Amino acid sequence: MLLHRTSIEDHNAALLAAHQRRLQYLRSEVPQVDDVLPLLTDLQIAIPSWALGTGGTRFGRFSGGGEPRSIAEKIEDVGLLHALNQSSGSISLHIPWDVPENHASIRSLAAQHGLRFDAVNSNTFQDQPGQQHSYKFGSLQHVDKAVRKQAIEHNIEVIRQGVELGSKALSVWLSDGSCFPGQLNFRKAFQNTLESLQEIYAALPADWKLWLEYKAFEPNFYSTTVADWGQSYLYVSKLGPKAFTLVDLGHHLPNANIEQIVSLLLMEGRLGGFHFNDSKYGDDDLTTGSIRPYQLFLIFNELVEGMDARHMNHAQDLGWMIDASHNVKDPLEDLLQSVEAIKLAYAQALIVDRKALAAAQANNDVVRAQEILQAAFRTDLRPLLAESRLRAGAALAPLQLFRELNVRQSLIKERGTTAVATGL
Ligand code: PSV
Ligand code: MN
Repeated sequence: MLLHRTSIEDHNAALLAAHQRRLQYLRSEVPQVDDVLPLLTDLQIAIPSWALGTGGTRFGRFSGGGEPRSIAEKIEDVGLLHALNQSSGSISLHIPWDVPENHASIRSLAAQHGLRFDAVNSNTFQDQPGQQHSYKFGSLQHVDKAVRKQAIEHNIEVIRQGVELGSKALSVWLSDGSCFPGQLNFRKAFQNTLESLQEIYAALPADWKLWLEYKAFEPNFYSTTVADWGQSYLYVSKLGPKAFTLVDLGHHLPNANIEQIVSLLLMEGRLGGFHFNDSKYGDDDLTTGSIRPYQLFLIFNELVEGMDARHMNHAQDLGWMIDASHNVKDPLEDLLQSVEAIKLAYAQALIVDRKALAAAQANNDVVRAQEILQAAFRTDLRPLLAESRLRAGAALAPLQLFRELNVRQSLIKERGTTAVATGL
């Protein structure tokens, strides 16, 4: 489904007066508004190809219908999101869930929607039909060299696919680990994984990055071979300068201080990027900012401070991606909400009074430091986000327009109720 320009223009015209009133008030309260606007516009959040259909749990799946039936339809869906918010300008493919048959036509379809291809994700956590060796007991860590070789070759094939699409990063998440004590020799598993990653790393084109994602548990419940940021850091620092740690917000043990992890990885030049989502219990994959928006803000606070300290380009130098999916929302509405939450946290971090915060820290003025952070967090910057969308040609209220246009009903009409998108 294509969104007509006039739909956005009519929608914006109807909301313009109220928007301008709110923005004017914000300008009177927040002097940095005009400095922040271009940064906000630049930040694009990649959409994962596997989150465009309804998610599920092992207890069931309740599709809302109209799910994309092919990569082309997935690109169309991301194009729709991008037309609505001008903030979702790329798509991240998971292979083999999404293998393009004709790269040139897929690339040109993406370009028509103003999209590029973000990191490509490999998958050695599931067995595929016709696959020679099973990943039941791991992939890159496996005790059998033949299994490791198969997994290495898959990753190299994913790089090849990514090159055809114009991607610049390979994202590796391994479910490798063990379910019971004694099942694995930890050191051997680490060494095997490292050697396998070294072979994959050697196949990276010069201008590519490798992002190594960690996760505390699931599907293995006793040990995971890349279980936390320290382990990921160990691998990537042994691999070389093109390897980085990827932080998925849902992959920590309860109450981990993610903002501190982010700060230190940035300091060491090893933070690759993010998989955004939110959670209350484990890897819940909920809408970003739906449970712990303050934590999200604190993460962005460290990001802005740390990236500025290293003179990094906020929009370009890290990978920004959503990794979420669940049962009960329209996936496209959910993604619109996540993108909004991410950009809101970013905007809040941008208006933190850094000089005052540094002074409070230098004076051990704990109360003042808290006041400074919370002043930024509690400022309603939604009009700023709306203004950045307006200037970029997007909708003032993307979610509202999505509903007004009955997008889901149109997609159901076009695609039916039974198609199941590949992914989680
Ligand atoms: C694993 O839980 C993960 O976060 C990895 O990023 C996977 O690639 C993705 O979810 C989809 O399974
Ligand atoms: Mn992830």
